[in-house]
Amino acid sequence: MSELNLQEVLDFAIDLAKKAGKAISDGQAKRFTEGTAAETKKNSADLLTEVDQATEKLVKEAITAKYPDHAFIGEESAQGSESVPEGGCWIVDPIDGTTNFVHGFPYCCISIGFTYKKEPVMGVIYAPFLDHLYYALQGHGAYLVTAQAPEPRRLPLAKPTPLPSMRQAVVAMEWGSDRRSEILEAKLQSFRRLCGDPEDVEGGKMVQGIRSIGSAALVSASIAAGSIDVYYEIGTWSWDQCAGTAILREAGGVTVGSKAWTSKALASDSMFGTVPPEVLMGRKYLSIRAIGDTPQESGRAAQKRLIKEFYDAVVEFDPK
Ligand code: 2AM
Ligand code: CA
Repeated sequence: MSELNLQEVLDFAIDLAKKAGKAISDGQAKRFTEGTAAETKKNSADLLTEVDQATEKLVKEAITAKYPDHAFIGEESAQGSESVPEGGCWIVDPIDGTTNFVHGFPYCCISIGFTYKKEPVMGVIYAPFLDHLYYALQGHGAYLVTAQAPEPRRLPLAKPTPLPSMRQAVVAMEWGSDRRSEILEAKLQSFRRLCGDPEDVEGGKMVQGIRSIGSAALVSASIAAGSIDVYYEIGTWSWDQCAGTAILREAGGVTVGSKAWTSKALASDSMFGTVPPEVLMGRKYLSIRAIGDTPQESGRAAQKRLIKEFYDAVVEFDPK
């Protein structure tokens, strides 16, 4: 595997993401014409379509033909107990944001991540209805290509600004598909503390806004772009996060895992290394955008401060 050409891996993944994007938009046009209803997985809020399955098949077959000795983890074929191998491993969500796809809300995408030596080193995210392509290769930066701006633009799109406190932050959080009361109570408490006016809500952080756009990958891409400040998620899987993590890290962002993992990482600064398998596969994620240095504080120190502040405010739970 020492001869693995990562630039070739990236070029192949970009080409594949565009082909998958065409399959996704053709699939939606057909479903809309025929008035097809979505099937459900674990409950009525967890959707699956034949387009998810056909797109994963297309992507998996292309990868297996090109890189027969690489591993493949895809949402539709995964058993949930996968681990990240040492060699090349493709971690793919054929449609991230399936609910949006079914409803015609354009925030859905194909997410193609790649790990090597157990680290996310490449990511490609393509949103076919927006025609937004995000990609990154470890050590070579993260980029955005759109129909309006076809020349690759380096991410973040603007020079990172300081982030003095959670009060200046726009936070992405989702309701998820697990709607049991225990989960909802934890989420409601987190939303309350993040939104709340501290004059009236104990521990209120009064963030500038909370957004739920329904695609983990596109939120991570927005963290990379600098247009969302913080992304907190429990319950998503490696295929929802792998590509996005690779992209946002190349744009100066940082992703940490559970509260327990993070408290150790904050003490040792290891959160600024690559995302380890226990975070990638751990189903608990907190990502923060690149933050500009100030005379008083480096951007990294600010990221650490905000991670602490955020984790003090939210209630953690274990996903099913
Ligand atoms: P999907 O569209 O591939 O299912 C919306 O909440 C985001 O979270 C989407 O990216 C969705 O991916 C993802 N997601 C997948 N499984 C989830 C789970 N069990 N709980 C919460 N979010 C999940
Ligand atoms: Ca999916």
